[in-house]
Amino acid sequence: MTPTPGATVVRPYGDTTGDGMVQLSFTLPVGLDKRAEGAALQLAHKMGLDPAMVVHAKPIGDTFTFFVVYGRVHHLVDLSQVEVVEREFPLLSAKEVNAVIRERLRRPLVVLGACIGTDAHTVGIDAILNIKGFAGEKGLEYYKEITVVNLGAQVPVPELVARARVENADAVLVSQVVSQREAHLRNTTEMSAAFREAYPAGHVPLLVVGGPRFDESMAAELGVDRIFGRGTTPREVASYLVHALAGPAGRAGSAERAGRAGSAERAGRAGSAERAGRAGSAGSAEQKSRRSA
Ligand code: B12
Repeated sequence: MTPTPGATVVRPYGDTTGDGMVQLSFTLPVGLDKRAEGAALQLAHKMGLDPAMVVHAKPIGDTFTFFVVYGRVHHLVDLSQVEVVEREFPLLSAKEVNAVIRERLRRPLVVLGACIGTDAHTVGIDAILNIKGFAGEKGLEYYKEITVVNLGAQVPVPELVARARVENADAVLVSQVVSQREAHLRNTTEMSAAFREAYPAGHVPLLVVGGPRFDESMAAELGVDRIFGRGTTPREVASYLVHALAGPAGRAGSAERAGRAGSAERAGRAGSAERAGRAGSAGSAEQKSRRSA
């Protein structure tokens, strides 16, 4: 079977197109033996794999086994029913980002970044912020008009909020990688609540979270402005920041964002005279990196 061009209903592909073959991995709390393999197959069958075969079984100590199962599903995927968060802003070059900030904000845009709670996975936030960047793109420290303050790992929420005030942060970028017991969701909710409590309504910095296990459609539920998932690049984040903070009033104040405290007002406030004077005070010298774009 060959794929039909423009088809909206598709099936997984293993050996031949549309054969429905998938691969699934999981761990069972059972030591590796015949019964454990049978248990893995029972689970696969209950999940709709028919036929199914165990293609890999590796003991993890005496009482756990890791399995890879290969089998056929009979489910169809209707592409016309797929819902995703589409990028709602144009992708800009570093030069364009700098130009928008210069023209509209007329001062550097201040970004505060951290991993909060007990999370020590800094590689993700560093990929976005550090000058060395990610996927061939330079991080936000490279942008001449962006001042980056990166607090690193395991930052308690009260410390993050306090620092955001000191730095007069326009945007707070938080990374959450560990998702065990939904830590990433709880920590994000706690963080956004703390900002709402600490700042007057309409003056909360732009709150952005990222990490590989987030569902990008949960921003409103978690009380943040935007979520970025796996594979995010620094340029996407920089483009979003100028879109949200320095974009044309029509965009920054769009109806979709009007329900959340701050977005529209923040856009206005960011360019206000009150903040225009304090460009130089944000962040200590060693935490800032300035590069020409
Ligand atoms: C490196 C690593 C570590 C290093 C971290 C070093 C460091 N300084 O970061 C060390 C060894 C310290 C570590 C420790 C632990 N780790 Co670890 N670790 C990893 C590993 C192998 C890679 C993570 C990584 O660097 N990815 C690369 C970056 C670039 O990707 P990323 O984080 O997804 O970031 C991208 C996007 O998500 C997004 N993004 C991320 N954050 C943000 C933030 C913003 C604002 C934006 C816009 C975008 C954004 O942009 C980035 C670029 O695209 C993963 C497994 C894996 N292969 O993913 C496990 C993994 C994350 N670790 C795991 C675990 C369990 C742990 C430990 C609890 C282990 C233990 N029992 O001690 C500890 C926890 C330590 C702690 N207190 O947090 C689990 C998490 C499971 C879960 N779902 O919760 C994983 C998935 C491994 C696994 N399969 O079990 N780990």
